[in-house]
Amino acid sequence: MSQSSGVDPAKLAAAQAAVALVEDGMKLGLGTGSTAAVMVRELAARVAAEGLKLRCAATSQATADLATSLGLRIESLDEIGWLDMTIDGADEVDPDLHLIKGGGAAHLREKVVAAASDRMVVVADPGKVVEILGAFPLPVEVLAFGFETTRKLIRRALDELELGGHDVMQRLRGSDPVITDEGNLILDLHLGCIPDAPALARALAAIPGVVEHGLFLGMCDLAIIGRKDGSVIQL
Ligand code: ABF
Repeated sequence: MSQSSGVDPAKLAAAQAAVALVEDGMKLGLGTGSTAAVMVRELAARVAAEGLKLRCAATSQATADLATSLGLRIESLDEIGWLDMTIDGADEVDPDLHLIKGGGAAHLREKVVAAASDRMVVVADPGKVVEILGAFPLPVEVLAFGFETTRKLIRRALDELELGGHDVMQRLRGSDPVITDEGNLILDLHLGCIPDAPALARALAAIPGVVEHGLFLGMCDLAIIGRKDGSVIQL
């Protein structure tokens, strides 16, 4: 394991524990975000130290660029076909291992990669563990075409689920709209609490301009929660 100075010890602990699960010859999905980036660095260090042969698919251009710069072999998901394991971050993890993801505006590709994996492992710090999803604004990737119409349809769906009256905000970077790797836009749903995540997921998926939402339900097999003392708990 590398001695990573200046890295959040909780993220490092989770990342190192996940990287320890990697076996020679594995086909891996590499997640996006700051915790996933720590994991990619730890993975690259282990590959260099042990000469592991891996095939990796990235969940974002940012992760692909980082992994390549560290000497990891990145291929497209279709070149690899199916993955043994995906290691990714999350914005929230509930007791059923349901997730909110998308804080990094990458949840569309992250969900495709996770769905093409035998196992999804989440790495996170303790702040991501919640009793009920929703305090983190739910990201929704939306087509630019008919964007405001889609926003209206989302608000209507929220009203019907008695989740209405909350902000549905376009994600900006400064004054510019955030544009995803797929060229779409992001709306963040400031719901506070999501009592029935499956119902919300179904309602959002039914709206034509919604490309993908950040509810990952029943997809995570293991959550590794790092702690600042360097220990981890597994959920
Ligand atoms: C990505 O990383 C996103 O889906 C998720 O929202 C984010 C978590 O970022 P971080 O690890 O920086 O908190 O997987």
